[in-house]
Amino acid sequence: MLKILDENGKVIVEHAPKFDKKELIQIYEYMVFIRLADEKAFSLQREGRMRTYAQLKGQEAAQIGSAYALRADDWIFPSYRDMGAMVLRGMPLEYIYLYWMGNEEGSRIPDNVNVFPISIPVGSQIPIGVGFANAAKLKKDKTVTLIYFGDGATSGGDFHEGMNLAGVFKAPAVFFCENNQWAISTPRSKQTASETIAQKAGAYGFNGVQVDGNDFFAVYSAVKEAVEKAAIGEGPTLIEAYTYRVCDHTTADDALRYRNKDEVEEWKEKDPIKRFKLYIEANGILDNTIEIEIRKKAEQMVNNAVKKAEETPPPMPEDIFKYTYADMPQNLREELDELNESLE
Ligand SMILES: Cc1ncc(C[n+]2csc(CCOP(=O)(O)OP(=O)(O)O)c2C)c(N)n1
Ligand SMILES: [Mg+2]
Repeated sequence: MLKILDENGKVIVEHAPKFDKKELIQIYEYMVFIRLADEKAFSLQREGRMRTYAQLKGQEAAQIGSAYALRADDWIFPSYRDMGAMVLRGMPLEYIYLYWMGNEEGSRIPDNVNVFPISIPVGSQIPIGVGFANAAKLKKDKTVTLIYFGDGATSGGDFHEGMNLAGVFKAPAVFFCENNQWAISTPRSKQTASETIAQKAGAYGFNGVQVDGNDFFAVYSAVKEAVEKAAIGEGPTLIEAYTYRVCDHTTADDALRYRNKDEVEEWKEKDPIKRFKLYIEANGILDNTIEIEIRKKAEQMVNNAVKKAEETPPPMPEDIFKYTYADMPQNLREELDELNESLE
């Protein structure tokens, strides 16, 4: 397992990726912002202001480290838990909030944002992402596609079909598995008999790397290398970010019914933000004054996003019928009329 930063925030390898002070502060700002945005979504749901939500807490280094390693023109295919990566790639936070408030307007990706809509059917984004990567290759543009999915997705057919095709066509794709040890109540040990998820890449003819998913530097380095390889035609890489889902699966779950509290507490100690913070503090980059400023700024940004999302009008019932066909077929037109009549 690739590990650069240990639990105490110490660099344990000779060649750590180099960032200047400004970048290190920016990375920390992103992490704090995403943590607050995630916690805010949870409380909005508990207050009845959001329908449901899947927390990413504990997976910030995995999501931010991977998204930060991409180049401007690269694309991501997220799952429902990838708010951190989406926001880092330019998706406005209020759109994500809208989505979980049940407003489909939240899936309307702004034109300049290279992010695909959230995928709820587990693993379904994988073959689509591979197709997208292949298309980029055929068009001879240098875009690399990074596909996010969980440990649970690796036992579904879509994962294998996508990986197989990507290997055969040398697709410029990076498969990024956030192995958070659980797929709702199914533990990683029941997901696959393989020792690691990363090793599955070998069967498809390309490299797999397991990284400490709570270590920003390790995630960043592995993804950066994979992107560089993909961009020069050397094909895909599978990265397994070894991490943990410290919260319930979603706000509709109670994880203590199927897993042990001690396990959760143990992983909370390995918090990726705490680890990164120890590193920048030890290097004299972060002090209390900067910390307070960062938190204040992040809180303002989160509150702004909540305000914008809650001020957005609800979707129109007729939107249900609108977006599948360029010209609405007769049967849908009839159903729409029926709906309008019932609303009168
Ligand atoms: C095709 C499909 N089957 C089942 C479900 C129900 N379901 C939602 S999330 C989930 C577990 C996914 O676990 P994992 O891939 O590890 O991602 P995580 O939730 O841990 O991020 C399941 C089975 C679904 N959404 N789609
Ligand atoms: Mg999982």
